[in-house]
Amino acid sequence: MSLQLVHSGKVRELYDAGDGRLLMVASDRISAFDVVLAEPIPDKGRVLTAMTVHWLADLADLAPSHLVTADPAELPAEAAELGGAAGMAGIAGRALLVRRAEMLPLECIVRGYLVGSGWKEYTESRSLHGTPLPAGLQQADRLPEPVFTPSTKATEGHDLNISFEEAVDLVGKEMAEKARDLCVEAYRRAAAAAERQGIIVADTKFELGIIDGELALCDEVLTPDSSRFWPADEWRPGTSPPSFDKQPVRDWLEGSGWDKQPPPPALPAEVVAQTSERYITAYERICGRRLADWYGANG
Ligand code: PZK
Repeated sequence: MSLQLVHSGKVRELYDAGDGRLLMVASDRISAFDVVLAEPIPDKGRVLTAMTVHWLADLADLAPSHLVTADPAELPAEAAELGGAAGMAGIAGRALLVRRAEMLPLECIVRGYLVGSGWKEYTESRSLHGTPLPAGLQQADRLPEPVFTPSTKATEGHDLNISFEEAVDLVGKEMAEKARDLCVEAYRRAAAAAERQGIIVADTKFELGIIDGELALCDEVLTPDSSRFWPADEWRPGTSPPSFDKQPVRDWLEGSGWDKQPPPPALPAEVVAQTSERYITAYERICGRRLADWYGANG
């Protein structure tokens, strides 16, 4: 029996593993300018998966998580069918067995820097998520304190900011406060670890769920796909800093003359290789571990 697909994202899939469990599989696919490119980025799925496992373990004293195992030997036998010709080795290191949670209907975003939609709001009303900020801040400035800016999953991909009061209406006061405090502390810890290694975590998105009546960290955690990572030495307030991981892809696509309508042009091999290196470096620096020590190394 094959595992049934329950959710398909742009670059990952979620399967029903039976017994109240799900299998989360991160592919090597990459998206840029809202389009998924044809060329996989070697090791991207393993990097995102290893980062998630690192942070779930590091933050275990703050909150339980949905993680059961990343060990290929402990995955359901049918998972091998997802690994192509290589079988289980084909998904080793990029698949997580997790417990099914009752997901909160919130995207729990924490922002440490003024960028993206946060910067846009600031320019329009000198506020962030409705809260006034000091005058004179620039794009990509560090915020005085990290700010919890929840949103809801809108129907068509793009999320809708909600106030803390609206979050309270959705999940209750106690849960909303717990979610906020957990996410802000998790962001603080990860941002501090990354900063020591010359990488800024500008913002990040957490997805929380209830497992056995407890608030738990779910989904991917503090990865390049759920966060903005910037090289600290290229951070210039007043400008939009490059993405630590995707910038080679963006720069090449921008320079290619592509009109941003699908299909995108094929990425040259050197851009693919450079991008793969960036993902691996982000993992090794932020998490302080070698990717070679993670499941699935050397096939
Ligand atoms: C869950 N997603 C996002 C979409 C993916 C992931 N532990 C859980 N229990 C119940 N639901 C989810 C999770 C987790 N994690 C996560 N949607 C539902 C998502 C597409 C592909 F891999």
